Amino acid sequence: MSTMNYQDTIPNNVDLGTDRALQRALEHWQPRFLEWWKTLGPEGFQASDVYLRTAVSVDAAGWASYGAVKMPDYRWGIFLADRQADRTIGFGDEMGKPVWQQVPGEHRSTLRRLIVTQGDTEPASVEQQRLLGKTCPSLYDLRNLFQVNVEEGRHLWAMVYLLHAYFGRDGREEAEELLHRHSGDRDNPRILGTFNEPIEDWLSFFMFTYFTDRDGKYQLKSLAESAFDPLSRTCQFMLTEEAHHMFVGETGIGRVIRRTIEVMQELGSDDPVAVRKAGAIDLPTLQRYMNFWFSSALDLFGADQSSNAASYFATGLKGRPDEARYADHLERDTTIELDRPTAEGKPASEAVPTRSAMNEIARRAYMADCEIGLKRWNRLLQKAGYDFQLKLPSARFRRSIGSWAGFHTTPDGEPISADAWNARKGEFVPSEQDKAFVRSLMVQVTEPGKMAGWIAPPDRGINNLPVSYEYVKLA
Ligand code: BYC
Ligand code: FE
Ligand code: FE
Repeated sequence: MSTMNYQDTIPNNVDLGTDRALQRALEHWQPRFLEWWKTLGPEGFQASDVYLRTAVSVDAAGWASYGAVKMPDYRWGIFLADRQADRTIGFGDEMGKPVWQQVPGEHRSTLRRLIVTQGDTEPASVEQQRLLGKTCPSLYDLRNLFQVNVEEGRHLWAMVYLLHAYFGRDGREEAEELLHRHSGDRDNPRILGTFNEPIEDWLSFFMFTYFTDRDGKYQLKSLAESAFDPLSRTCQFMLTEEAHHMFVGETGIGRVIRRTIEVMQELGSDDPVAVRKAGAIDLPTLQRYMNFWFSSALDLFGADQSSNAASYFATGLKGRPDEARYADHLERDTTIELDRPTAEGKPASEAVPTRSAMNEIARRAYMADCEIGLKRWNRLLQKAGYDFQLKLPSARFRRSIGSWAGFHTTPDGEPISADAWNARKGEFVPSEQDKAFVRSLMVQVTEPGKMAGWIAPPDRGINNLPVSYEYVKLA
């Protein structure tokens, strides 16, 4: 197994020291990254000691060490899963041939674009979350926010390494651009829609880590199947880190619900107005936040029918998440049923070539995965004796990408007119009033072990430490 070298200026397990030109190029990029981190990373906590995990091995068992770190001193590095001897291409027209250790000329620009798109989301999320520390509900949550942030920073490193190592000068230029586009910037925004949405409160943060980081999981799973072996190995290790991000989302939303249940029981009422007055987040508001972030995440999978996706699959650039689970890895003349819109915006099933529907196949796997958390949350409500059940909106709801873009529907997917949408929007997605209410709950709590009033404490602390541990020592 490869060892991680923490002696070098840039920690790595790719023998960076043996490639002087590459090492120099990355050492040139490193101060720019740090400059970006200090200006657009978490605001106000750069001098604080944070109890962070750092990767020390790519072995899934015991891969991380924990300790107090000031974020700018975090050892961002380049870590790839170990090379698997004799790995062959697992799908598409090149199936069975050896995987590529270099980028084939004919796929160069397409691969670069996929890597840039992936890379762009990582710093974008850090930018979106940069002000959240000011309103953290506890030190435990503050630490989790920063853990997610430093790891998204490392994911940026992962993609920048590929750009520098395999794409020469245009790769280096793209690596620069990754620090120049900014989330929400009118002139130079991030590439994908969701990553330009502001994350202004912790409910949005938990929704984002549950729904948006989970898109990351599925995209990384698809790229981990790639015939371009360095990309595959990079994504494999990113997935190890990613699990924690979704844990933060799932337990965060679960704790909000637990607190809301407590308040509803104290009140003897589930009246949203009363729940709000008592300082908790009412369930309909939670549902609207979910409607917003889930529908936004669905767009991240691309168009339901896509010739790009078909050619990524045919050429071996990008597979299906967990490709090994499918029986047919060629899908040469097969078809799959998709819901396409009739003129009235109703779904009509249509058979399309499977290869053209790869984005939709990934999206379906993602949606099934999203349901798991909902089942858990709904069980909490049921056990407490409430009828209210959270529900994922229809895949046709509020879409901007693919064949459902431009149709207005209710969260159940019933077509409605644009006028009806505008009149009823506040029932479906958070209104300005909802957002102002949620913002009003966001007060910073920094006493070890204490929680803000709108969220229950976690079941356990980090790495076997108590919940009351001082996870961030404010400077
Ligand atoms: N917003 O043929 P299509 C993560 C464009 S998250 C704006 O379907 P394709 C993370 C598209 O570019 C994972 N534009 O496109 C999470 C195309 O444009 P052109 C990120 C969009 O390329 C939390 C056109 O629409 N990783 O890691 O097959 C925190 C037609 O669409 C959008 C990746 O995304 C959109 N949502 O599929 C931190 C993996 N969707 O060519 C991190 C890499 C589509 O007509 N990316 N368009 O100009 C890809 O695999 C693909 O680019 C996509 C899109 C799946 C995103
Ligand atoms: Fe990431
Ligand atoms: Fe993530």
